[in-house]
Amino acid sequence: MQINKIEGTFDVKEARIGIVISRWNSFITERLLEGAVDILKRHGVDETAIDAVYCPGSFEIPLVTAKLAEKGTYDAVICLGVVIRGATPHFDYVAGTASRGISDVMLKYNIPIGFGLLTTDSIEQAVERAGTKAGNKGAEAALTVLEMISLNRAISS
Ligand code: DLZ
Repeated sequence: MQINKIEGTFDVKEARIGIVISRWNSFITERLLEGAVDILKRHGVDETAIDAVYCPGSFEIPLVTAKLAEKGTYDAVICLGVVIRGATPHFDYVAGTASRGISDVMLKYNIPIGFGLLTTDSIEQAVERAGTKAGNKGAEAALTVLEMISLNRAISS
């Protein structure tokens, strides 16, 4: 085929990454953080180029993400939070506001954002997605931003 194929790789190295992490359900969000940082480091991102900013809960993630994005100094932001339906009477508001807010920031500031917000029915399901049998969604979010940084650079070059 003669088409020009443009795609990202995971070979990014020089990148400044902001991570927004919710303290709510911190025993799980800290595992997501470990997964994200592990992936970034193993792909050559320097630890000193990673800032982790803590916020109270997932509801606050979009505001903090916007603050980081508007600085213009980060190549990407990774959002980490856990909203558990069974333990959260207003689950739909917290999860919906956080999800919509994160995607609004991504489009407003034109910056890749890794969506590491777990929305689960139970604590068990959240644990499964934070480094046990269903992988680590923080690590997956980190891989996604690496690919998106690379893709952005490829499109811009
Ligand atoms: C209040 C609340 C509840 C009940 N559940 C969760 C949750 O499962 N996950 C989460 O990240 N945050 C939760 N919060 C806190 C809200 O996100 C927010 O921090 C507070 O409502 C204060 O604005």
